[in-house]
Amino acid sequence: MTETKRTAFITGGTAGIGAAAVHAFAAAGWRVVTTGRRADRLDKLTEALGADTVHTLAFDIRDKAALEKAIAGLPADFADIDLLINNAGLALGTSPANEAKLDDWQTMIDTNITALVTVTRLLLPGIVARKGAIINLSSVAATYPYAGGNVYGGTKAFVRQFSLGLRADLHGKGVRVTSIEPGMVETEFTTVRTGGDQAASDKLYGGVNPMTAEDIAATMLWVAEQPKHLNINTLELMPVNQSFAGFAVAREG
Ligand code: 8X3
Repeated sequence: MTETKRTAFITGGTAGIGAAAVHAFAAAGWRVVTTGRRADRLDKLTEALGADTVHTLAFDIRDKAALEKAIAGLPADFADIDLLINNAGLALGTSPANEAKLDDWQTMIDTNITALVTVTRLLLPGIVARKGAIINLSSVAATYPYAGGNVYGGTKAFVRQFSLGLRADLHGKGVRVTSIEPGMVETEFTTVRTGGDQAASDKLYGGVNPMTAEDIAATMLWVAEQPKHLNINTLELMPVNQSFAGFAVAREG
């Protein structure tokens, strides 16, 4: 009897948590469809994992027409998506709101919110039909505001609340939805945020022993492989060396 493989659709598979998730799910016997802008990196995934296991789609996730075309054109072996992992997203800038670049805000909203809801809406009928699952990558920034987090935190709060809203809408349909909310994970996240400042990234993570992309990928796999009657609504993770600060209080005079 041929084994029925489950298929995961992982956005943003070219680096960091997304790439680690592609490897983790492939190693666990899943088929994986993954998206990303950098075709050379996607080709390396195919070389490493094989075209029977991974199917890559090179386009910008913000490009709705390209997304619709890619999903409509999935080959038969990869067309039945059981699990959507909305991983693609980014932070841009650490400036206070009164100095931040509007273009950065727009890019974060377009990627972290608009593209995420678009791919979700496009894949949702199939996921409902298969009683599948969705894992959305939010952040501790959804819950805990910090200076310079402004729109980034806002987009991640959207992701958390959208995940919970999906749970409400999909009530009784057997679809699981989880919002995973990590704190500090050392990936390209901070070099992207700072426009390529490796020293800033090294300083931020130095001595922290931050979480790794593989930690979060293993968590995603664990969530996905829970029994079907069990839904993890939200899951917040931090490295041991990250916790909380008190309120900031400004004093006049
Ligand atoms: C980012 C989380 O803690 O690195 O999503 O700002 S943190």
